[in-house]
Amino acid sequence: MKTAEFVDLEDRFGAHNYHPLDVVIERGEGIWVWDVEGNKYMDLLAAYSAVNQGHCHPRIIESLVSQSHQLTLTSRAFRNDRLGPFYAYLSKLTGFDKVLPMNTGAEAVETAIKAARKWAYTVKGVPRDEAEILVFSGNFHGRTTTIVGFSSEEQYREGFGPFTPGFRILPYGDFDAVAEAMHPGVAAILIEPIQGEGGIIVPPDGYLRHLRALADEHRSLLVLDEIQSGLGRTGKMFAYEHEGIRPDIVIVGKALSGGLYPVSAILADDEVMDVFHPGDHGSTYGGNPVAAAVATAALEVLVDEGLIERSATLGTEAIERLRGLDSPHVHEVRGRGLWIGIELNPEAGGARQFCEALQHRGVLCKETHEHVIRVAPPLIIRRAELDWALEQIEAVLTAQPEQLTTASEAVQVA
Ligand code: IF1
Repeated sequence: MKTAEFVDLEDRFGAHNYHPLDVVIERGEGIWVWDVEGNKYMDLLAAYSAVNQGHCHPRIIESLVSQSHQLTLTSRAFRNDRLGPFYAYLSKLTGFDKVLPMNTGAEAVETAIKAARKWAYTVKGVPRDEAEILVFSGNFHGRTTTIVGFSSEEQYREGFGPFTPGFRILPYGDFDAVAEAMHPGVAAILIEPIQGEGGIIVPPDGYLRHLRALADEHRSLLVLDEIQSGLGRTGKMFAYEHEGIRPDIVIVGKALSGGLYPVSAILADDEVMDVFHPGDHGSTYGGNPVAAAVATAALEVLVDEGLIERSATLGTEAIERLRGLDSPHVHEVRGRGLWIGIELNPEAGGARQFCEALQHRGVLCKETHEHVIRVAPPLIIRRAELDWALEQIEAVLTAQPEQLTTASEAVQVA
């Protein structure tokens, strides 16, 4: 079948909750993907940082296949021989006492919310059902009704109420607003250390240190959603390391399994994690042996292949190069490591047209919030490959408007 036929099937039989580029991918390897027409593309989205290790990484696939031949799911009514070693490895790698494994990022965010609330009632002494969690405008933490209930994006909320109480939205990056919002009933501050969907928004220097100090002063928890920013994306294992702080709960997902299998988790020390007692919380697939095997392999790849250091080195160079670009369209280049947002001026007419022009140059990337081109390749990318990608981005951002379409006829890169 050809592209149009696949698109037609999706349109006819699938819910229309996405508006993807009309490229039908059939194979992925490393930083490259191929569509059903045989076109080759460099993937600069990496499934929103779930494929930091590259598509179909052989070592992670091997872990998936070998475990799948042995044991895939027991439920948590029984134990399995992969979960304990995975817990120990992740705990030692990250420096947190304990792990609570789930499947999707949203499930892990919900788990963190439950942990923070129960900690507030049973440890801090907040009166029952009065716990408040401070969140921030421009946040993206998932799509459950509780989570979209504290989204500042109207479309994520429209038609899905009523919403869960106990959340207060503050301006992201505002030092005074969060200080003024603190009170004895605040269980936690929940924030992305860098906002992904919000447009790769890096908070002012010192903001995370400020939140850490406020949380300490008011005995509230600092909960960081590192589902997208974590696991090497920003040039550190976790984005919070750039500010030298340590949160009370870290939420991980996406690259935790290298794009092979849904695995997420929260990490915390005993004082928080021990609020959970048998029967309090769970999941059918949470902590299954395949998830444990795949996540262990995905983390080993990050470490053994030096992907975190590569993200730091190549990302810093790429940001510097893009900031030097002389383009009438570029308003700001933001980011950390290999996680870059190129915000365009409104006069540029929106980032999607540039992403479509890049598609025709053999580069796949995704706009966010209409005006931001997101650049987030798998962390295995080599310097020469990244240089080529940056050449394509520079070409479309310096092309004359009429050239943009002709540029889109550019011959596919070999
Ligand atoms: C979609 C966005 C990104 C996340 C952070 C939790 C979750 C996500 C920081 C939930 C998930 C995904 C969801 C996916 C597209 C993508 C996304 F555009 F939606 F907002 F990355 F920015 N915290 N982000 O980024 O994890 O439940 O999806 O496993 O919903 O379209 P999940």
